[in-house]
Amino acid sequence: MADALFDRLGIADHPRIIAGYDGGTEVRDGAVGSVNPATGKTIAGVRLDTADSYEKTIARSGEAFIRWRAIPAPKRGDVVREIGNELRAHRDDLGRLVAMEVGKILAEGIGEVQETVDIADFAVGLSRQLHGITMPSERPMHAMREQWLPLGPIGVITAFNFPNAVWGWNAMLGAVAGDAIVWKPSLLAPLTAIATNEIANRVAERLGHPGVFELVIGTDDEVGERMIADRRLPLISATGSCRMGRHVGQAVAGRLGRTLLELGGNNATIVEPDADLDLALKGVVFGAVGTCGQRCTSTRRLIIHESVADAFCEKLVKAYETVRIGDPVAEGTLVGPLINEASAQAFDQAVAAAKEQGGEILTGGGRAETGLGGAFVTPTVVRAPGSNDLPVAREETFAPILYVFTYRELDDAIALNNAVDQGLSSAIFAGSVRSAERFLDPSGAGSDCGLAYVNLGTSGAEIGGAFGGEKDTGGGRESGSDAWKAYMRRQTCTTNFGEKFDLAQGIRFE
Ligand code: UN1
Repeated sequence: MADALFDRLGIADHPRIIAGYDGGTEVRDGAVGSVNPATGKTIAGVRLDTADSYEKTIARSGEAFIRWRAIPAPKRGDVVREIGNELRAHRDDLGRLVAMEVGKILAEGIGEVQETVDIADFAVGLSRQLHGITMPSERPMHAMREQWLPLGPIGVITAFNFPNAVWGWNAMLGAVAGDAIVWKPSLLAPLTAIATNEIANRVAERLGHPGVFELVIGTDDEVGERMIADRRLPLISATGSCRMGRHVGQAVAGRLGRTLLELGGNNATIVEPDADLDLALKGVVFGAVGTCGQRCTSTRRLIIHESVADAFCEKLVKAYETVRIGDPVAEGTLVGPLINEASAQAFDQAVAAAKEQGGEILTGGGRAETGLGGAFVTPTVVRAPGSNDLPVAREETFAPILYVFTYRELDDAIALNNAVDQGLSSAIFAGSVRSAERFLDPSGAGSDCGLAYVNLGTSGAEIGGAFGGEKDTGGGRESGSDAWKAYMRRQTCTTNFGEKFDLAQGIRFE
């Protein structure tokens, strides 16, 4: 099946791919296996970059940047439009590859590629709207304006869980901004990266722009460290764990480069007593169970009013028990495997810690038997003790575990929402405008997260808004709104079109 898929995606004879490879995900002789997490079987091998090939790629990207930035932005938009169309044509195949390689269900794999198509469309429009502003000068016959210029070749480091869309957010905006893109994908999802980059590159090359989309695949030591230290990459956009982001942030800051960090989340949903509880149930289940709890936006904590907690938990458990766990590409499956055994062990440990800390397992808590060979777990709900003291819930475990807390006053619920190190996504289900608006309080006293939803779950952002979070989530913003500014440099331009030499601030120097 993989052969036909590779064929349709145009990567059947790709020089990086080793068909019939028998190794696993450990690096061996300069190659790594891409393993299907549902079956534990290797799909294909992938050749890794070396110091030497890394050097060549960065040099190529630097040259491509010089040519690319000279192309007017709307013409760059034309290229991105074609890339978006090509991705659209391959959406279902690429979505299937995502599902095969990282174990998300087919609908979510396809949805992820749709997200890239959407951001490509957005970027095309943006290519005519990279607006600067003008401002009045304090001096006569002077003009001031701001303009946005291409930044350079930029480094994009992505995680396994969104192996296509997170590149899309960065690459489509970066490309219309005039940057060349150097992508380092997760070693757990190299095939999706090869296929995605190949599609972009094929189009760009056909239209006369080779080198705008480059790929470097390798270990953190061999490739990652080189990238973050590389002064030729003025921006490193990185998605992954808080630990990784702290390291990347420090390394890039050490050379006074820029970072755009999209790191861990520990996202909560508050449920008010007057909420539409059916709606809340849907939002919580999709948020907590979708993508097997492996989104940075996954719902990890439910903060529910004590008056509705018991009844809601009962419904939640019922819903969890009907969720079909199994082959991610089979019709009707809602939960696939975790990415690997290490991830399942982190799940086991979190469940054990939760029990030890007085949490009550309402459902799940163990491995799921599917007979498929991958690391499948049962989506889990843990009710915190009445004191709400459950330290394990402060950590982000990339697995489907939902911790349930109760509250009496909304202020306490908001305080609980904010009482974690991460600040990515947050949600409230509420019937009253008062509660909803307190959650969004423009004074800053509400949710402290980068994303705040009302009557929606914590995951599933549209591309039109800026995406990212505060605190240990890293502060970066990607995707929509004005996130494009991260990929450009700002220049403040002042022109004297008169004949006098006037100094600002009224300074006389004669
Ligand atoms: C991620 O998990 O890194 O909002 C990104 C969402 C998706 C993106 C998630 N649109 O859940």
